[in-house]
Amino acid sequence: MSRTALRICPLCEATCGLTLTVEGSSVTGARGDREDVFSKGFICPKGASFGAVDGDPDRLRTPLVRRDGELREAGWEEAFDAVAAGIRRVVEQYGPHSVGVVLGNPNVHTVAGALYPPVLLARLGTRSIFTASTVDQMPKHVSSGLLYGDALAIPVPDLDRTDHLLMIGANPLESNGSLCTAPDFPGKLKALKARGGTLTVIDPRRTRTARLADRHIEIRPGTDALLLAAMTYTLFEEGLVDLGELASHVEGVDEVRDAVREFTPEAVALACDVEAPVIRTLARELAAAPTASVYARIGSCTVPFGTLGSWLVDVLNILTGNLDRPGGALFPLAATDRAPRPAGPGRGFQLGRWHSRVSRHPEAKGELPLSALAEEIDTATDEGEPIRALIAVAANPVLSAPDGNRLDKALGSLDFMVSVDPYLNETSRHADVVLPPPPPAQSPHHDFALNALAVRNQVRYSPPAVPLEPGRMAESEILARLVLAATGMHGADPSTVDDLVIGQTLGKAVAEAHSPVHGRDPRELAAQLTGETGPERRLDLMLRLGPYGDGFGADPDGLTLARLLEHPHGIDLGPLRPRLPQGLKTRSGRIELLPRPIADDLPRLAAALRERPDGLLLVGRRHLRSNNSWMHNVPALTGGTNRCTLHIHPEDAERLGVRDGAQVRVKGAGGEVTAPAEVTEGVRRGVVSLPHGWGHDRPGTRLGHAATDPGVNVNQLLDGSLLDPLSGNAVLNGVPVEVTALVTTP
Ligand SMILES: Nc1nc2c(c(=O)[nH]1)N[C@H]1C(S)=C(S)[C@@H](COP(=O)(O)OP(=O)(O)OC[C@H]3O[C@@H](n4cnc5c(=O)[nH]c(N)nc54)[C@H](O)[C@@H]3O)O[C@H]1N2
Ligand SMILES: Nc1nc2c(c(=O)[nH]1)N[C@H]1C(S)=C(S)[C@@H](COP(=O)(O)OP(=O)(O)OC[C@H]3O[C@@H](n4cnc5c(=O)[nH]c(N)nc54)[C@H](O)[C@@H]3O)O[C@H]1N2
Ligand code: SF4
Ligand SMILES: [Mo]
Repeated sequence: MSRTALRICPLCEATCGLTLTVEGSSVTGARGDREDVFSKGFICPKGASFGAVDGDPDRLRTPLVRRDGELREAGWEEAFDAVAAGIRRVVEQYGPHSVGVVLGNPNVHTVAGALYPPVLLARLGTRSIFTASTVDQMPKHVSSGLLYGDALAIPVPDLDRTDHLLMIGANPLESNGSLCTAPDFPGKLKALKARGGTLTVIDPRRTRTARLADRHIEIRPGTDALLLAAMTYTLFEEGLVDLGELASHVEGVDEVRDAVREFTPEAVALACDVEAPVIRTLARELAAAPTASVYARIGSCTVPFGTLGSWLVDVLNILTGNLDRPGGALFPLAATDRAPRPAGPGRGFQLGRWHSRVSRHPEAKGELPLSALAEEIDTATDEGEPIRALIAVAANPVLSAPDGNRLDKALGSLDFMVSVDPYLNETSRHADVVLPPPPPAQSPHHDFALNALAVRNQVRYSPPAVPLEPGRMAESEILARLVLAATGMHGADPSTVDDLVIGQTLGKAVAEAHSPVHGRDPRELAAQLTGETGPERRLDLMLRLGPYGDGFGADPDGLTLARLLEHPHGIDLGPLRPRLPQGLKTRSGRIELLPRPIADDLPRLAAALRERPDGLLLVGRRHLRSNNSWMHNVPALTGGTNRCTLHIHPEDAERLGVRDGAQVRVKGAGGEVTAPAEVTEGVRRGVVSLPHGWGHDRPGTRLGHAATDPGVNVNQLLDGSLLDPLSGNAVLNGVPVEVTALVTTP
């Protein structure tokens, strides 16, 4: 007998509500939930394959523990005993920094990934912290930290109301959007055009998104910061700067005008390969639109000027009065965010409070560059101990980070490694212990991170759609036990971790003058929390203390978990609203438009004015039916156009004697790979494109289907030395490569 169950989709940032068909404990179908307050029935091919993703027979069912050199199935007790012994030995002998932690992308898509890694890091006290952020959006965090004093204050484009969207290095028709949580992004772009708005796309590839645009600029990769600086210059030159209501909250406008003086459209045109009059038009259109929003993603972040580019995106929104106004770019306010404190000066944001041991990379947001993980393991220095033990949670850096072969080798040299991962894959095969979380249908869901980036304020919660199978452990319990095992509390009840966090959070809240629970007894408040599990009680706590919360009785109509559970399709909290100056945490209490580290980095951008790479530049791409490194094992999502081929423009192909479908060798600083060529006008001249997350041909993995068409690891072309210096973000796009035809045309 079949039944249905609601479940928010965790497979990308769009967070669509799904209606699952469940038979016994398996999911046999998925469709969009038309009553979902946010996604209103939208679904994409990945969501429609939820059952296949969830039921993949290669998912691990029990922990694996290495015995006599081999990973073998084991019980949970044995697995955690091994973790406690392995990690504690290293901590006690070499200190906390010799334990590295790697947190991968899926942590933003699970309840457990949001709630437990922060506790692990705080209690472990290690500085060897690496996450997917430094192969992704760290430049945006740094730019927000510097501008607003808060690395998490990221404005999102007001997609439903804007009149003009300038989109840079993003392809939401394949990715479904990022740092902009919006179910049915494609539909929202079509609606923008239908209401008379305009869409401009800047991308070296003619993507499906670019084909929707009114104007598509095929920029030379890596040069967006130059183009945006020239647009900024034009706004000043032509008297188009108008901060509107923001004016009293911004300092440093004149300083920015001086700082961009040399970046005239004429000066940047050759480097960007975009004509000066076009750049002026882009600036004028932005200023003239009733409302407009500049939005940039992967293609703008994973480049040598990632932080400068991210900063300029916000500078343009600010100078045209579009930041923090409807139709522009606004700061969401999620139900589990902390209730905003009164406006006023804050503590500011600092970079480089410590440095990595080997290459002396500055920390950003408490993290070191993922690109530096391999050398932090395999290189000894006088500065301290290398990393000897590693905790990897939802991370596959052997494929996701630069120079996978070096990292692969380094992981093999560790004293101890534990992976929390559903698969035995390129990274987890090195672990001494693999702890598999249950499939998503057996896990609860709430988007702690992504609701803070959503184009509409709303809140939704899915309890597990299917009960835990016998022998399974919830990922929250796995991570709570991992925290205990790694921090000297092995064997304690996992609820200890939740009680600790609840106690600390309430302790702080009752001491804050502006808190609705000021002066109350934390134990009395803790006793009021509802929820069947630790994570549910913590969700209740965050909702009740949050901006829409009941404040433990202060606002009887406010949100609680109990109220949320009464609304299985979610609760709409309305469109994004202006919030400034609330939320600013800079020392001045204002937006600091030209922060010192940015000003100091501008000469590097000026030097790029004179660069004209003559060889081929490599960029990435995404496919609607894939997701980073872990979805190539689902037959329904592979094949067709979702293949690991090298896109190359017909003119470049002809010049190099490359035939469509023929094998080509691609060589970069970190190594070379061989892939079939796909000759297409989908990329501009001088640019080639390979997708990431492929290369499933290493031994010792259990990815039966992925191994049948493994593809190659594009990140092997990188040696890990190319970084955006302010954020430590890896340069993954605009990388110089050589392409050779293995079989030339006669
Ligand atoms: N060249 C190039 N490289 C890139 C990129 C690029 O554009 N070009 N993109 C970069 C970006 S933006 C990112 S975010 C990274 C992503 O790279 P990673 O952070 O490595 O993330 P994923 O590949 O999505 O998945 C990592 C692991 O999570 C596991 N996993 C899946 N679901 C769960 C779960 O529910 N719980 C747990 N514990 N584990 C789970 C998967 O099996 C996989 O092993 O790649 C980066 N690498
Ligand atoms: N289907 C699918 N969806 C995904 C993912 C996935 O792997 N597959 N991954 C998820 C993750 S982790 C993330 S972070 C998001 C990313 O979301 P998006 O940023 O939308 O990702 P991409 O589709 O890679 O789009 C980046 C675009 O930047 C372009 N580009 C490359 N270099 C440059 C440059 O120098 N300048 C400019 N202007 N453009 C450039 C590329 O051609 C590409 O079209 O997607 C998420 N959603
Ligand atoms: S767009 Fe993203 S969240 Fe929505 S169904 Fe597809 S994969 Fe799931
Ligand atoms: Mo990402």
